[in-house]
Amino acid sequence: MICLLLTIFASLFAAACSGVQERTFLAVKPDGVQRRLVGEIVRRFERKGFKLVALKLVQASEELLREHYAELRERPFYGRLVKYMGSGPVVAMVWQGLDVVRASRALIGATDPADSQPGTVRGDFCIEVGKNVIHGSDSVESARREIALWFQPNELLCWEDNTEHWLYE
Ligand code: IDP
Ligand code: MG
Repeated sequence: MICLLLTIFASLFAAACSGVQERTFLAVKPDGVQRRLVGEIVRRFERKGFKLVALKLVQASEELLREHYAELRERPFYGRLVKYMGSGPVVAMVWQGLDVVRASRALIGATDPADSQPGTVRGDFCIEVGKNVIHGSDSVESARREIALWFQPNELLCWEDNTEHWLYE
């Protein structure tokens, strides 16, 4: 009987944590936190149906930010970008769902808010590229790298999503 219960529990746990669905790393940048946009941004991803698996308020170190944006190290704005991202706390998050990397980029909008469509986070809440309120991973590969950089494995929570069968076919 105990064995049976353990087996059922293990399979439920495996289903909840399965790698079937993709994950992405999102962060509300210091301007988003200062401007009290955290709730609004989280609300948009929740309302879409994605599953929150980690969230924390972080004062990021320069080292972490340099690593996070390592691909942009040759760009003229790299120093300014690292300073901006370290100018206050950020809200670091991991979200999970079908095609979540691509869908999140669509919800976020173009890098430069001047090109972002209304209805997107950047289209609705900001004006200039140097203060564009949110970060989102640009590929599944970047998401893996960024999640590992910002979170310990035990900070990613597995929980059973009771709405899943209302969201997915
Ligand atoms: P993304 O955030 O849309 O993925 P990236 O090209 O990866 O855009 O650039 C990372 C971040 O660097 C941007 O979100 C923005 O904060 C900043 N950035 C990008 N281009 C510029 C620029 O031309 N001037 C100032 N900051 C920039
Ligand atoms: Mg990027």
